Amino acid sequence: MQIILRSIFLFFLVLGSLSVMSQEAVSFVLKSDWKFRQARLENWYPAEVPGTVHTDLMKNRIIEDPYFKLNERAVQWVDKEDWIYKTTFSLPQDILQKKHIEIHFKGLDTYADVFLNGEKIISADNMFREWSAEIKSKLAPGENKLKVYFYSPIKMDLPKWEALPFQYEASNDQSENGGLFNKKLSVFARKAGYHYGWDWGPRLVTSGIWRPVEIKAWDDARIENIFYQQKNVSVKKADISVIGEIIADKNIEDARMMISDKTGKKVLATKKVKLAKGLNKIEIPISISNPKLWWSNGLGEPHLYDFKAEIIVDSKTIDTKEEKIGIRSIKVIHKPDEHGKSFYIELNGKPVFAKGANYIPNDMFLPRVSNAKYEKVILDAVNANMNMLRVWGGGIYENDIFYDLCDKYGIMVWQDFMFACSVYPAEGALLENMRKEAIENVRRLRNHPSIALWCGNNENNEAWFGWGWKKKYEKQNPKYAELIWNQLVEQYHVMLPKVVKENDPEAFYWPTSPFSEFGQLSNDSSGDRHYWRVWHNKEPIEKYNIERSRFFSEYGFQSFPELATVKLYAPDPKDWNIHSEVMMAHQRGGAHANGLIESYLLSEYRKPKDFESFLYMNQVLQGDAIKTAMEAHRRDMPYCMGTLYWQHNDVWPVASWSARDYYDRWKAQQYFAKEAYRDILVSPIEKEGKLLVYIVSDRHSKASGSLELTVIGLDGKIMNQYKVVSVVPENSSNVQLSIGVDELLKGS
Ligand code: BMA
Repeated sequence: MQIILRSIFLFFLVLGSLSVMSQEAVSFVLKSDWKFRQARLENWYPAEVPGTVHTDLMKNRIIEDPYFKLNERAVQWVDKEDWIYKTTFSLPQDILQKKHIEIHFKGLDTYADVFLNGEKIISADNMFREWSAEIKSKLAPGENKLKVYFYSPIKMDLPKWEALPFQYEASNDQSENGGLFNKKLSVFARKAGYHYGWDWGPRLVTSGIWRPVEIKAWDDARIENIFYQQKNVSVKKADISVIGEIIADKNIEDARMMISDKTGKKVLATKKVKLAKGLNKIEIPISISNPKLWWSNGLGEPHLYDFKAEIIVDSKTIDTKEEKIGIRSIKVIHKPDEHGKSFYIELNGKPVFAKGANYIPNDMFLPRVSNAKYEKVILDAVNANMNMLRVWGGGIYENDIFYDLCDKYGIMVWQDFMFACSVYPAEGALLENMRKEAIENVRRLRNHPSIALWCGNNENNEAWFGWGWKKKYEKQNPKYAELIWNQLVEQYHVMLPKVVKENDPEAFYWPTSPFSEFGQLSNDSSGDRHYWRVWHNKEPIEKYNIERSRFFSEYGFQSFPELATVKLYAPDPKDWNIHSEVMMAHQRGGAHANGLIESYLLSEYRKPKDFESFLYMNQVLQGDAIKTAMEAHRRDMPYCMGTLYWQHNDVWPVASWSARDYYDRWKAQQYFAKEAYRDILVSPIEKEGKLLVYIVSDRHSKASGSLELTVIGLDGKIMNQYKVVSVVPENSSNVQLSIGVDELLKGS
């Protein structure tokens, strides 16, 4: 024990942070003394790991904040350079004595070689994967030198673009802002798509060690992965198969795998095993009677069990893994009915209307997003009565903390794979890289009860059939069209569903969003739909009341952030009009989007008197428009069983479809959402001369109460009053009051 304590102390001195996983296996984070430099220059600067080149350049005052005014333009050189990060570390003797010492990078963005004491140990080419190497034989007795060389993603991918006789479409890649003209390189890199620009984001193509670097040391055996496969779950019983993957460095006759609660006192199952040298798969079935189920926000407690898995050799625990597991059955019911094909979530046997929003990353510079920020972002969803967020495919497979919080607060996650609004050269080494990325991320996230479904991509099928891409390629050369279509089929209809089936067998896979049938554009009677005709096609807001879908997974309306936020990027009042250069740099929908805001605003209200009123009225307009949609979708239950608006958050301060701005300030829409997503919604609508008052209930038990309707004249006098006693059945939408408008208004 003394030795362990001493080594803990030493690690704190040398390395900053350390955690002891068990008596034996140890891991710690390499986070201090990092330096960085531009590869072709000599001067080193202090760096932060995890971090990005851009944030390190900012801290060293080499570049200014790209979010301020027009600064984004001045930093476009950064992605055309190579960068080097380095640190040194020493290991105490008792660690050096361990049989295995591994270095583990949880995230390298993106093309990187890692050198230890001058020797290359890792070559990385995918931001979404983790990279490890055994380093025991490469360690020096004293100080070790670690170096990470980042190749410019632009320089790496330009030759791939130049070698092709045609171009891969990537509609949001702002290559021209990066001085690359029409050379859209994002499709070649396994790197977050939004880094290359989006219609709500700047173009800031980062590099860096974006997730922690750990050293892990162990003897004999260690836990590689534990999968809690929930095979059958009901209120009476949960059958869970615990599948442990254990790596052993020799044959071990007398080992045991044990599953218990966190304290280790309540043993759920234990199994004697013989470990063979290499990877061992051990399966232990456990059965829990009357389990406390995990419920989504609004329907009950999102209960989590604390499970601990242990590997015991010669009566000594040599590795443990603790996890919080929510027991639930979650399905997507996609089956033929009289209208087409349904698309809804069934949680613990009950249909659940999904209420929520699309979620994008919280920053361009991901490592600086704090845990407190994650909590705020998720709690804002919870407090707006949401039960689902869609992790959209142009961002990242989120950090563990994101899913931990969704588990904790009952937010179901629609998880896209990271492909969006593009076609990709998905074959050969790149396809294999994508496959490995998918496997790693499914395995990392599958134990989270919040994961409701896996989805192949965002809008790639829609773009192919609906945005003219298929026709464009066919016109250019039918062979190109055939090649790209085959790549698309291989990626989303063969490779990804296979990965999900093999690694998360109970989970539902959806090939793309939106989607109805293979080989077609999506429609409104089957599957999900992205409805953008209000906004992008200038259709009137009332259209939300008649458009239908089985599940609206996107629709949205833009607004500017409030003045307090605008002031942080455009402090100078001379820039305070939405067409100024600075404001336009923070409006990536361009003049088209500003024009839409102005024309909707004029037709719904009147011309606001000044800039601040414009921002205010624009937010009211957005909130009112989206409320119209949210209520219409809920009234249409059970035909429609989900509504996720675009978008929950922002990556920087900008005019966008978000309901909360980059600084977490609630726009009007967030308040409207909170009301429109209440579990019991009163929603009036005028139809064919009648006022229909709907009551929509998401509760799983019936409710009763009185519904009161008061008609008040513009002079404040009460003109008419009605009161009915209503019984609201569970999970339903019904007209509870229907009155002719003439009668209601008494002829006024
Ligand atoms: C949707 C999204 C995004 C985009 C948004 C607004 O379809 O999938 O690609 O940012 O529209 O245009």
